[in-house]
Amino acid sequence: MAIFAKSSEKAVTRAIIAGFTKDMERFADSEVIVVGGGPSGLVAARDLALKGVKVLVIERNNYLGGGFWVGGYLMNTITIRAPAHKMLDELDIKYEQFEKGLYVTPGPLACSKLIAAACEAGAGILNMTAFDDVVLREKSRVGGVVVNWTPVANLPKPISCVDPIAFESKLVIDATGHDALVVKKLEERGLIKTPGFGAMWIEKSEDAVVERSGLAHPGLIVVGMAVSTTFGLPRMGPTFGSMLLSGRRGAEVAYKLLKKR
Ligand code: 48H
Repeated sequence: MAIFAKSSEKAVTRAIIAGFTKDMERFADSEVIVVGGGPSGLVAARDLALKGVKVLVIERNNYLGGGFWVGGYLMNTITIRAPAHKMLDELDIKYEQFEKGLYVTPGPLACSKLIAAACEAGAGILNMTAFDDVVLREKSRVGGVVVNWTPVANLPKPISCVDPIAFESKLVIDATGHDALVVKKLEERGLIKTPGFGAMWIEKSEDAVVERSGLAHPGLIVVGMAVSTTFGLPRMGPTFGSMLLSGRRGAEVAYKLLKKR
């Protein structure tokens, strides 16, 4: 007596292709595309999806979460400063108080719950997909992203010419972390100038990142560590409250802009 239901190789293959095609079809024109599935990008995507916005996360790795899996120095403990611990409550992530206003939680727990929350909210996920370029419209407004399979960048030279595809969107959010890769594409074209992130200063940096999260260029919102790179703000090291609140701020700005259109 077999344990599993009867199926076949062709049915399994068709099921996978059908799921992928359905997603690609749905998200070929998204309202918002979030590039980078780290903590800031996932919060932004979750918040927007909860408001009914069609939002797609593009992630070059096969896993989401970015730097949120581990705290500093490859140790699992994540630190969060008040008031961002309220977001842990919202996501039902258990944490402890280390000292007044400073909270700790295991990275694997926090990260997996945030990923699940973004998926459950309805955000589309396209992983193993690397951001390659922007779509530019009138007056250099960002109108989407050009992407390719992540492994394409590592193909041997003789087969390096594999054209990418594009996804249109009303807004793009750069959540690519320290590299700020979407912003850097605009810099390559002389449309923006980025000073790069500054030296560490936890006390100043977290407020500054949240305050500057938002529109960096027409059609482009920046969140998370990419905000520090874009505006030359100090880095905050292995503490993540501002990444969560920055994602939230970015989603609020995006939602307001979508409503105005
Ligand atoms: C698709 C891409 C591409 C690409 C990158 O680094 P992240 O965790 O980013 P944030 O900003 O949400 O969080 C930063 C935090 O993790 C951190 O490092 C802190 C707080 N550091 C402080 C300090 O002082 O150093 O996630 C970015 C995500 C990752 O998943 C990347 O794989 C992804 O973006 N990504 N996805 N196409 N070209 N580039």
